[in-house]
Amino acid sequence: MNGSIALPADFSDAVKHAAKIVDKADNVRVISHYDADGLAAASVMAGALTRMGKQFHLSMVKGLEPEAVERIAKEGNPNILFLDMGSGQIDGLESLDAKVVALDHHKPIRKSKKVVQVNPHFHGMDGMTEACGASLSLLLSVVMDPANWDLSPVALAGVVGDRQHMGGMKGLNLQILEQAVERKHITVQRGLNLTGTTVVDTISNSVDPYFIGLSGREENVLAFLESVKINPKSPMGSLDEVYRRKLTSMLSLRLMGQGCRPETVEELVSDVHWIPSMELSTSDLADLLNACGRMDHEGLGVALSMGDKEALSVANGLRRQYTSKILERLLRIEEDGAEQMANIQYFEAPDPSLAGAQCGLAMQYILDQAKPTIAISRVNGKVKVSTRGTKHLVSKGLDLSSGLKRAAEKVGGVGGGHSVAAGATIPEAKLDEFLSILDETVGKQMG
Ligand SMILES: [Mn+2]
Repeated sequence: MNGSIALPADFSDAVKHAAKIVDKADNVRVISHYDADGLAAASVMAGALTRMGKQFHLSMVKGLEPEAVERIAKEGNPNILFLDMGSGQIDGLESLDAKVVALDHHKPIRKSKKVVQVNPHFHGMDGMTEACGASLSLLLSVVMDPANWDLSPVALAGVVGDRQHMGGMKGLNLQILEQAVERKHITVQRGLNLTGTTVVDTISNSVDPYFIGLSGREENVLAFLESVKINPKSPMGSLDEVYRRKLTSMLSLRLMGQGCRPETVEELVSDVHWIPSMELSTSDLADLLNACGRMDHEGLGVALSMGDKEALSVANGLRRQYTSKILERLLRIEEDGAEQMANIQYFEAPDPSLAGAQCGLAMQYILDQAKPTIAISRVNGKVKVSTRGTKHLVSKGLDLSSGLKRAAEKVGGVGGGHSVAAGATIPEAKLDEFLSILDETVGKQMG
């Protein structure tokens, strides 16, 4: 495909079909998910449509509930492009009186004659590790115009945002990275994967990784740095090789000591993908996008991805606020732990917009690695449920997507997502019943 990306023929056909629809449209309605991957997907598409001189109207949504689909239907747009979502709501999408394209990497329900679905799951690719919303958005963009390769760094930030880089890039994501490097939109450096100003600030504000006993506890970080004879005020980027190695091994040991999976510890030293045009790494950009989405400033995320320097400085402020909120919650989880059931563990997350991130970080760095983690947010008589497992648990049979779908449907709710991370919305009164069905289902999956 355009000499750069190799895909199975039927996958390639689906992308070309989508490209044709966008190409013919004068005006495109674009709807994307509000998380880092969705924002990256939206930014890439906004860049590509701008280059084509197309008019478009972009919105970020938290989900595609029937009410959301109804609102979109009422707008009466003849061309609608869903990014990072849609395959899970195929009935709703088919009900729209429009040409509809869905670029999604979540598990699809079924194929559709009416909706053009570009979804790696239909083509023997894994949507959890090999392609995300942003990488699919880039794929469509470069098929429409190879000049859009300059948007590849933003797509790679989306890959990081959905944590698909863990354990090494794969599939479509890897092909995009290789092209981005070859075309000099990305440079690769190996190093300590922590971003921040001084050593003490970097470690005490670190939520990913979250260092038990250090993150959120500056006095402890100062004592720790004193013990390894590192000047706490040294800028992170200017630590000399000996100290950087020492710091890296001490921090790795701490992560091992707190029970993190080996793949999590290995993340600490990794390839840093630097975006020369933005003077940021793809992880930095992913963090910024994440903060924008979670703090209800989606437009800002798109603006900064499109190179707006002013937006970048505002987003840095949001990121600091977001990090301190998350840090506060993680400290609470560290102190209180989670409620234990036989096969799952759960905690209450009062702020639903932070629940997913909290759940993922608590699973990865703080809680029992043998059970998936469930975060519960109560909103107006309903409960929003976020869940996370680990790849290791998935390899033992865990499938949160089917588990949540089953448990939610049994209590009159809806659920789905990925094997390793899924969500549900259920009636609050049915929470206990939901948890015991989920506990039993997960037990069977991993039994
Ligand atoms: Mn995604």
